[in-house]
Amino acid sequence: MSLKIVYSPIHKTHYPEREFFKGEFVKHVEVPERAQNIVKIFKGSSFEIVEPKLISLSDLYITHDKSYVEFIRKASFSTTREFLSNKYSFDTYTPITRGCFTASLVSASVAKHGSDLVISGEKLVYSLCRPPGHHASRNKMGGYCYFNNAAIAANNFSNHGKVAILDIDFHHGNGTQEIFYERNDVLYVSIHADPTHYFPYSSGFRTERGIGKGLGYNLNFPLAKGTNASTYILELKKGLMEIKKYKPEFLVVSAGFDTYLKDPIGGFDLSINCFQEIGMQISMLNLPTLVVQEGGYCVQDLGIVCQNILRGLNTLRG
Ligand code: Q9C
Ligand code: ZN
Repeated sequence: MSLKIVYSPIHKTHYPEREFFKGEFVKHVEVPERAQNIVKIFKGSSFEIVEPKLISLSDLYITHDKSYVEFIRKASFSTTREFLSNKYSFDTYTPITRGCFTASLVSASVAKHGSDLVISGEKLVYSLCRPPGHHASRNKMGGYCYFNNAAIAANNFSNHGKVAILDIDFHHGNGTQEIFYERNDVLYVSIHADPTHYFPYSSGFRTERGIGKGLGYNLNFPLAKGTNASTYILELKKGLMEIKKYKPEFLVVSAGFDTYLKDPIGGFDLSINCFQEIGMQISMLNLPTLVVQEGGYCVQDLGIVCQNILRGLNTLRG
């Protein structure tokens, strides 16, 4: 099978050490080893690893406010020690580090470049983004996210036709939801842990369905702690049905692997094998697809989980 993976090692410049959680400092889980363990699996395989072209600032400003981008740039380049909270952050888990602007800009570039490849005719591309993006809104960072990579890709696709975003990260993609909440040219479908008990707590409920002309184009499927493969696949099929009805021309998959049973901060019960099934179900939409890496923190198994979902996604295309 032929599949392009967009990746740059520059993400390593962002190495957060700690986050502030429930009143204490804990070791940060969003570490460079995540992406390194994934890319390792693909070295020497038939998959082709390509380096991204750097995104232009004007492309970045389509999705994010200029003042927000400028703040991150200045703050990261001027800090010597990471700091956990600022006027543009909505939690204490997303530090400004010296490398966070560089890494985030490259991560956004990885997503944008992947979408350009799909626009020029590739059927399936994997953008190995790090840091992740789906919690970032136009002007707020949080949940380990700075720039919303999936939204940047979706905005690029939307110049060429209707887009659906399927978000299968364990956490609700509050940033992506917010960015497209009033739009009907980008459908957002998210399957995630019930926000009553899990991050981001304040969004991801079924009642959030969009506003204005965006009403009906935002669909949340919150699932209980401990959700197993059969329940998960059932709910996934419901989400896929909605995407099919929408008849998009492009699909962005916000792919988090924190739904995996061994994930240290997740809470679902999905085995390694389940990811091939998830990929296969999504592949049945038969749409030009960009997979954007989001969360997933079981560092040692991320490569194999990723390989399985991509295998599943490649089913129809061989
Ligand atoms: N110490 C993504 O998966 N929760 N973000 C912190 C753990 C924040 C997850 C509690 C989870 C953010 C992209
Ligand atoms: Zn997540």
